[in-house]
Amino acid sequence: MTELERKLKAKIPGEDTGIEIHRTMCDICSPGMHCGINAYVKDGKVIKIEGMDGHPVNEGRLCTKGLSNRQYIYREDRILTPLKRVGKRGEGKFEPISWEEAFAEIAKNLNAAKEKYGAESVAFYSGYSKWYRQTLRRFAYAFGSPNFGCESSTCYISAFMAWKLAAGEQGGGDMGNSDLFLGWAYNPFYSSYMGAHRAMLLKEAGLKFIIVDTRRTPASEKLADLFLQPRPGTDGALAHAIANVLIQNGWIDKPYIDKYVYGFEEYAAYVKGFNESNIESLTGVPYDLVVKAAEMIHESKAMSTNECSAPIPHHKNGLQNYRSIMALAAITGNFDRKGGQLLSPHTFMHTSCGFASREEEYLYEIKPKGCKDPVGAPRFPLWNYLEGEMQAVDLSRQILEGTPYPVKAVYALGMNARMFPNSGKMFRALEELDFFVDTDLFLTDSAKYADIVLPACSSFERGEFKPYRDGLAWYTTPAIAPLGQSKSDVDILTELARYMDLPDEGIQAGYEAFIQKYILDDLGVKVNDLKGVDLPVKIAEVHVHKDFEELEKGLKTPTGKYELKSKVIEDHPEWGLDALPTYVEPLDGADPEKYPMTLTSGGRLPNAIHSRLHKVPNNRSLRPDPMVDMSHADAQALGVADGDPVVISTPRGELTVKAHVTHIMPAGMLNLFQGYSEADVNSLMDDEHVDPYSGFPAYNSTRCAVRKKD
Ligand SMILES: Nc1nc2c(c(=O)[nH]1)N[C@H]1C(S)=C(S)[C@@H](COP(=O)(O)OP(=O)(O)OC[C@H]3O[C@@H](n4cnc5c(=O)[nH]c(N)nc54)[C@H](O)[C@@H]3O)O[C@H]1N2
Ligand SMILES: Nc1nc2c(c(=O)[nH]1)N[C@H]1C(S)=C(S)[C@@H](COP(=O)(O)OP(=O)(O)OC[C@H]3O[C@@H](n4cnc5c(=O)[nH]c(N)nc54)[C@H](O)[C@@H]3O)O[C@H]1N2
Ligand SMILES: [Mo]
Repeated sequence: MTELERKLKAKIPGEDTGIEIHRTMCDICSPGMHCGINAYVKDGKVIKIEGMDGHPVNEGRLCTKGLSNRQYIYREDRILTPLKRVGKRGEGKFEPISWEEAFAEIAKNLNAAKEKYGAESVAFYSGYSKWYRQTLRRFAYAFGSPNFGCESSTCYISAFMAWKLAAGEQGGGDMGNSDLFLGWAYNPFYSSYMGAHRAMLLKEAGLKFIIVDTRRTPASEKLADLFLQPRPGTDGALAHAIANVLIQNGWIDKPYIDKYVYGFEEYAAYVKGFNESNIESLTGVPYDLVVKAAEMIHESKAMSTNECSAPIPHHKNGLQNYRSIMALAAITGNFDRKGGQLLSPHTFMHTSCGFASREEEYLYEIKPKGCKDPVGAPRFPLWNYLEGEMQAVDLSRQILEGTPYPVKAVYALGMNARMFPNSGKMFRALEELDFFVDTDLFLTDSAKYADIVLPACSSFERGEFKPYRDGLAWYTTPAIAPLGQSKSDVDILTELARYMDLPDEGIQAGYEAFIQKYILDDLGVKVNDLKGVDLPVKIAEVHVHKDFEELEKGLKTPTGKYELKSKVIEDHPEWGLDALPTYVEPLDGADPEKYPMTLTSGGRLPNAIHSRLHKVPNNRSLRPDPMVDMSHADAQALGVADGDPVVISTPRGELTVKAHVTHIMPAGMLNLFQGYSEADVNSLMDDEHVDPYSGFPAYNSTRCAVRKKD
């Protein structure tokens, strides 16, 4: 082997090897992460990746998902040209067309729906990807439709709503300054690895942890000083019982409550109902552990808790349970105090960067007025009041039933029908549409229902503005050219807006102009200053927290106080919702004799994310088959060994998967990860079994049965 061959084999960058390192970013998981990546590029192709040293999020590391980026962007089902459907919906028969033809077809059909049924008959939808959402929302509004909606109809927004009700805006835990962390449905080891890294460092530095989880997890094993294991969706009852112990023992901050908290007396009277007599039967948690948790809270100087986008909200009582957990900080004086829960308003795309921006202006200034309410508004009035966007959980119903008005066309970016409860219904709805466009990197099963499929490029092939916490930001530059004819989502939307001549300067000006005018101008920063930088740079000084400053100013709630009892809900009795964080049992109405087990489906897998990585060979190899987690006790009762096929059933249908017999599961509960095309857990879920406060599906508390496959 020559010296050059050796260097090529080792992928060493240099003029002789023609290998260059291009700096880019992973956008496979949440915007709160988006780790820096060094992409080794040769002849326009990524041949190796590694975590970027010095990047504020990952400091050189990458997780199993991040490490999959090379295989992900070159997945064999990548779409390389615009496509037009020539077969039946779902069949997957398409012919390539030009961008010009695609735009002409889309413009013609969207305008036809608008003319015949009104602009609201066209819904604009985004799957989990987020980076283009401001542009998509503005596009929808410029088109005249109130129906912008997204996957956040099942993720995070319920928590945001709970914060808005209680404190007027978004907040989070000041973990680094706490001495007790209440990790409620908290397992960052699988869902946010750098969060786990931080938690471990803080643990070493003395931070105490209470972990509340339905399963045993790395967090319960490695972090917990106290571990509480309630049954799914019983968290509200558990939080109330802890609150009751705190109140009965006088372990609360009464002067703080008197000054800053609204609704305490009624709340205190209500939580009395959760006590020694009933808490173990309600939740499965022994009362002495409830008392122990209250003691630890009492003994701590400052307690914070985690944000929770999914497992607490994913129950029919999810938003109320979330409020119940949040209440513990308010009654102990831990809100708006160093080391407790602090407000952290959004800067950009639900990420708090600690400085103000005019994002909301860009999002809402052209929102159509006097038009119909968005999809889901009648069914979920609190959602509509607080969010004012489509609750996409109601989309399939409205398409199929046509009430209160018809929805005939969907323009989607990253539609994954399998993320919705009763996913078969979403597939049927897509089949019923007059016109469906999907934009994706891959020809997914959902994209196969589209009339026109548009090829999006990945984060390696585009440039985008990306802020991080602590006032840092950069504007990435493409590491490689877009594959085939694919384009960045925002370029597609801008070009289409220009093609359709939508009457809005803001959308026609494009993404970069939006970033400059609405985000950076006020900070005196230019987009170009943020391009080509090696690492994210400081673009603003972050607001420094002062204890009780927000409470003294008055919160953005109707009473200006922290609301244990929601004035917004109190003032709208017609919604039929409770102003106090009341507790109801989580399970659905299926016959408990026939369906004696509880099916949960969340519990992230470190190597998978939703529907995205099941087709990436490295990730798939780590867990090749869809598997249902099951306790040893249940496996024994069924006569099932690890790896045996079992049949899970609910009133919606059956699924056969392999059993994963594990000590992490309690008896009576099954857990199956979502997004597999061959074992779609959401085909078993009920789209009526949802939280009336938020519209969020109860993915984590569905009655089911399980049997050994004959
Ligand atoms: N049973 C069950 N169901 C759940 C959940 C659960 O816990 N259990 N969780 C819910 C939650 S919290 C979430 S967030 C959702 C997940 O929401 P989904 O929308 O299902 O998420 P993904 O599968 O990650 O992505 C959807 C599509 O976006 C495409 N995509 C990726 N990047 C881009 C891009 O840059 N541009 C475009 N145009 N497309 C792109 C992907 O290829 C994929 O087809 O699922 C929800 N559903
Ligand atoms: N690897 C990976 N990372 C991800 C994702 C992914 O799919 N894969 N998805 C991303 C997205 S969109 C989201 S929303 C987040 C979600 O991330 P997380 O919020 O961490 O969500 P989960 O992993 O579903 O649940 C966390 C823990 O809550 C427990 N739990 C479930 N139900 C209950 C309950 O009713 N009560 C209590 N007390 N505990 C419960 C589960 O057992 C689990 O250990 O992760 C993000 N990160
Ligand atoms: Mo999510």
